Amino acid sequence: MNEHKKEKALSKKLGLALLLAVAMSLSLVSVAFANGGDDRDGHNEQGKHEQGEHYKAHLKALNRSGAEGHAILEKEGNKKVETEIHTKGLAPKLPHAQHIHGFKKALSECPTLAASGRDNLITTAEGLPSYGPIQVSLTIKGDTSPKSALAVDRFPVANAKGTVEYERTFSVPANVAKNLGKKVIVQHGVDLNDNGRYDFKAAGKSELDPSLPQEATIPATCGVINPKK
Ligand SMILES: [Cu+2]
Repeated sequence: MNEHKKEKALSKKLGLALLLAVAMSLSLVSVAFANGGDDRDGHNEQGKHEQGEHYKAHLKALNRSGAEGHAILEKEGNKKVETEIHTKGLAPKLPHAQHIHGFKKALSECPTLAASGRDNLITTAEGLPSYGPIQVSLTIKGDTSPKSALAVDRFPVANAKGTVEYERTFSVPANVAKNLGKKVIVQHGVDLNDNGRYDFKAAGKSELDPSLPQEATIPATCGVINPKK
């Protein structure tokens, strides 16, 4: 396979692994997505900013990613959320899946090292008991439902300096809108050995899919969403 095909195959596998993660988490917590919707054309309701409820999240590094950032969310009406994310220190030129994770009722948290077992690496699965299943896929275009957890070609790619700047307004399920302050934001993908790609050398295989590097799926940042003071 040439490099491009490998990348494509990896993308597919990453998608599959994320899908598996969703399936696993769904088996933990049943979530109704009936109200899920997406704002494909990205229309932004200007002029309503004054009335919106504001939230923020401080994104802290997980898995020695060295990444750090913040998110600002503004609820517009009952369903729309304007989301801004600014993160530095992510693996450059690699895609970073990012989601709003949460439980239907319980408060979500970011996992601590205790979740990692013996290896000091917190895998996506090991983090699920802390942050819950994927509720919103923070894609750059198209669908934003948990179905797009696998849409690796629609997640932001960090620039050469490892920065991700993200901004999008979309509709979220009613539960997410109502309980936004109980959710967390997670960004995925850590190049543990800094060799410029997601591969098997540093951390071996993903437990979600043994043909996929752990580097591609592990959480890189996590931040609890709180009302902005
Ligand atoms: Cu996630």
